[in-house]
Amino acid sequence: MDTLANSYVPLPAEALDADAMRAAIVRKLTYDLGKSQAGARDRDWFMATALAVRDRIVDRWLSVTRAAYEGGQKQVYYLSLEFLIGRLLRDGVTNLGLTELVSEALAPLGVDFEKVRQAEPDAALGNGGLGRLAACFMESLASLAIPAFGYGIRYEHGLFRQIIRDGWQQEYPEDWLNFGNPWEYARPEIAYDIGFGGAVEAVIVSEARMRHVWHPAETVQAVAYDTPVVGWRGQHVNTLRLWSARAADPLKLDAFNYGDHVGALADRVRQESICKVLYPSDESPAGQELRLKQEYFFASAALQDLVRRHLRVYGDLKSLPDKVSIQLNDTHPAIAVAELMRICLDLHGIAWDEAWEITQGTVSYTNHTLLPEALESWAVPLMERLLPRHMQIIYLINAFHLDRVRAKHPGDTRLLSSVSLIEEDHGRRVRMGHLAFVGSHKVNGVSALHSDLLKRTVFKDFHALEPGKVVNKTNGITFRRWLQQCNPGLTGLLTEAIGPAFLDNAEALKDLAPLAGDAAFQQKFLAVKRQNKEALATLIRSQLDIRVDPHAMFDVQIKRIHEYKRQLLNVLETIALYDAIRSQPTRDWVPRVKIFAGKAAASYHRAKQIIKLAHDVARVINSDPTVRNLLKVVFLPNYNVSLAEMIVPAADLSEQISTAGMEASGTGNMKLGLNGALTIGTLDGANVEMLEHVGAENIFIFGMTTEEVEARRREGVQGSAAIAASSRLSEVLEAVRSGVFSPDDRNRYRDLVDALCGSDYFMVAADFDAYFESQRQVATRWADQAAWQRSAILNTAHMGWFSSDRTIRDYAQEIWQVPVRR
Ligand code: 4GP
Repeated sequence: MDTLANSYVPLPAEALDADAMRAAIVRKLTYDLGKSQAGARDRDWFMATALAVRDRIVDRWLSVTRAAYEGGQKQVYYLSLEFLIGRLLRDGVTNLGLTELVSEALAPLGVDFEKVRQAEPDAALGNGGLGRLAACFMESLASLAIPAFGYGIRYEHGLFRQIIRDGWQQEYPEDWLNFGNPWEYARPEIAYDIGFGGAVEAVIVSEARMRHVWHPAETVQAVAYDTPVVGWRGQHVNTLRLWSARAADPLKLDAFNYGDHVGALADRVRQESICKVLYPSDESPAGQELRLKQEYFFASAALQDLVRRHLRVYGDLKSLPDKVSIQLNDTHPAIAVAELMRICLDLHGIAWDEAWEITQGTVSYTNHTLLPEALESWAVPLMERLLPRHMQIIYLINAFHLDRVRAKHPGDTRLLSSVSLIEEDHGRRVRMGHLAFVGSHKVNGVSALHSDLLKRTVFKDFHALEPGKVVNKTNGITFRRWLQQCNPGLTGLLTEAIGPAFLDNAEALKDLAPLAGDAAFQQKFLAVKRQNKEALATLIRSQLDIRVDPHAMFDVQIKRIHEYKRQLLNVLETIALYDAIRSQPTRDWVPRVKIFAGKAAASYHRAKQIIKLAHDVARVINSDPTVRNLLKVVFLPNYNVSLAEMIVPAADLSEQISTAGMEASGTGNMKLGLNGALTIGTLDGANVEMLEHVGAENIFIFGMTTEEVEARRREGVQGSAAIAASSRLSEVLEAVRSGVFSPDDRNRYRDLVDALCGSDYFMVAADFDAYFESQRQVATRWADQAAWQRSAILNTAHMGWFSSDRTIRDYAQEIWQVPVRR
């Protein structure tokens, strides 16, 4: 049976024209929002428009969801602590093909669609790449008509809002839900009890069997909120189900009546704090406990929900691996392995071996980082206190796992302690990556290099034990958002040049390649870029009161601020360029605007210091008349998806300069390449594959390879060696160290510079000269605009493979075993 055919339901038959859409929007404004047209503001129009667009999605949503159950299709469940979805209105109208119609509907009302669109808050339910990847995957799953649910947490405040005061980052709560969220459906009736603490009772069932009953000390409810996710051309709609915490007991009425009004609410406030913010600081024990609670909260709710759904259709859990795939997005949901075992063992009386088969057959795990600090582990005492039954199960999983290892490699104690789920060296801790690994049938990295490194480093011993379990799934991005929506100018030009096939099949962008050398096409390509740069220049002016010239090269580094991503290297090169311009003012310098944006983790002092340095350097350079607009430095605050959508189409140069071996993949590199930016980057993450696709002459690769970085670290070479060998770098660092950029606090950057002289762990000093040189090659290419445009066009042409549709197809075939509509 062709099960996919069942999921196809034609769009509702009634024709929709601009008048009908306008009437629908006005009805929403009047009857759902209770506002008159005269009094409506952009935000009200946004709400009304979103509600009207949502109506266009719902019938399809309900019918394809039902068809998937009835057709017995396998469901994919994507468990992720982050879904960095950003704004959704343009997503919805683009995928439904309603963009022009909605603009036309609004125009006679005197309402500008663009303003309405911008009134939508940016849902920052994620931190960085991992969360944005989850959002791209949700869109591609829907576009490929794979029945899927995303499961996560409905954070009231999401990631913090970044405000820059005097160059320093400050964090404020994001308030995306303040005015309501028109996309979601609250499902107060879909609620699950999530237990914490308490004790486990062992009940003897028979001589051979014992059953465990967990009596949690506390129960919080997880309540579902559903957002429909519509795929390209509106054919298929999936569900993003986010969980909100609801206290089982809203108020201690007796305490309230005695006058303890605050105390009466204390339990509720504590319990509901689970879904207040993304990544609460884990510096305190209370913070750690809250994070573990968040992880268990959403993993348990997801499993209870999918098990209930599965049982309703199939009656028992034996068929779970045939009908369900659970993808763990990093280790945050790894506790799901123990929870699924608990559900099988304790709630359904399934024997251990079969429960384990079900669990492993259903679960798979994606690793997103090799950074040691991001490899999660939880102290055993915390786990024992909060999740006593899970701890028992983890011990047992570990015992069987270690038995298997011991049987294969008797006497190898090093191996046993390396693959044990319990880390013994620094106080006993549960290694969540290890738990995810053993509980999964497949484990994947997110670029070829990263997957290789997984096999060589963190999962080396596991890989030797189970070769074939680690696979690669190079990341991708959804072209709907990162080309069609954010760059309508380029989309229009491409359609005119090569026809619309690329809208459905990203690989068709290759048809552009023959035009790369065509002078007339280059001019058009350039004109689109110029227009996007003008829009960004206007934004920079309005936000920062800095004028930048759209003719200058826009050199862009936008991503989380982290030492391994090496914004510092970029800032130091900026200073070197500044010095060079001042000492040789008459050379024909290529005018550049260095554009930075990104957030630093609230407790990451060094990253915040780098933000401050970028601001200090910007202040000096931007106000120096000798630079004559040849160099400008801009730091745009509060980086989020919406800001990326402005910057990406306007970028000329994409900075992907992480220390080799440290960026798992990167996806910003793909977005920028797709929009015609040339990459300057290291042989790291997916840059390696981008090099293969676009060709060495269209990308600037510099710096040490992963092996060279490893060797240098092994040999303990100090940064001072590289600094001594480079008079340029020495001068730059001396200026920073002595306070040239921080006259108000001359010692501000001493420790920063000292760290570079010392171990230089991130190879900033070691790679500096190579980077500086590579930047000069960039400038030379820019000076030959025809050559630059050619490379830019070829970047766009060869980025098709990096569509998340390709990535999802790969997951579907190799990991989930679900059919995909071609
Ligand atoms: C990120 C990686 O740093 C990035 O290289 C990758 O492209 C992205 O995941 C998606 O796979 N990791 C995180 C994280 O966001 O929190 O570990």
